[in-house]
Amino acid sequence: MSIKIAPSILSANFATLGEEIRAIDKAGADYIHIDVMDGHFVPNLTIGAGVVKALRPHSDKIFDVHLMIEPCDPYLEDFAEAGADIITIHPEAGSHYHRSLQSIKAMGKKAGLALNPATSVDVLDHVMDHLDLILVMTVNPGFGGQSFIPLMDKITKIRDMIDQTGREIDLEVDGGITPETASKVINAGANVLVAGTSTFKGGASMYANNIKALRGA
Ligand code: S6P
Ligand code: MG
Repeated sequence: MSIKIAPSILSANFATLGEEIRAIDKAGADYIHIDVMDGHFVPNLTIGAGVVKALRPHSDKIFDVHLMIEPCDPYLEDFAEAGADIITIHPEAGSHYHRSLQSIKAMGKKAGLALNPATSVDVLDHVMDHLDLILVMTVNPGFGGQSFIPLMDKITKIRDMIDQTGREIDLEVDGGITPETASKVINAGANVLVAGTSTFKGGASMYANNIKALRGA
């Protein structure tokens, strides 16, 4: 299984975001992971669709937009139009996430569902057919640089559920990913690694090495 690296731009220099995105693109990122936080669903505020739109011309890589906003429905179209390729929502961020996922697909985008550490895999029942990506949070969402929570059994269980569908659904892990934790989640069945701190540490001259270390885990 090929491993994809999705640097989270939450750890980039926000004063030069366009430049940072060009640098991680060149350094070998597969997806550009964009964390959208509303200061309500999670205790932090980050960026909106306007910033995603402004960043779009800086890379042709897949824009993997992780929405930590509640409600999410009023903003799905904005992010789709801004150039998101994958839009991931949390099941707790709306009363009808089945419908939210249908809306994302109807906009021609890939749809993802994110599971917080305490969220049961049962939320995947009945929506599997609509999913292109399942995101397992290995920290509680809100901030970069937190410690990895070992949820390998959960990752393995979801990998089995994905394999049973016979469809290609990305299994992405987000939070505290380093080359050490990367090998654990890959062994458990993950194929997409989100990494903020461990991609951006050391500045632009280190990005290619940092990504290579994660991919080789
Ligand atoms: C975590 C955040 C995640 C981000 C994160 C990863 O609160 O909500 O969704 O993707 O920035 O960062 P790191 O530093 O753990 O790799
Ligand atoms: Mg994220």
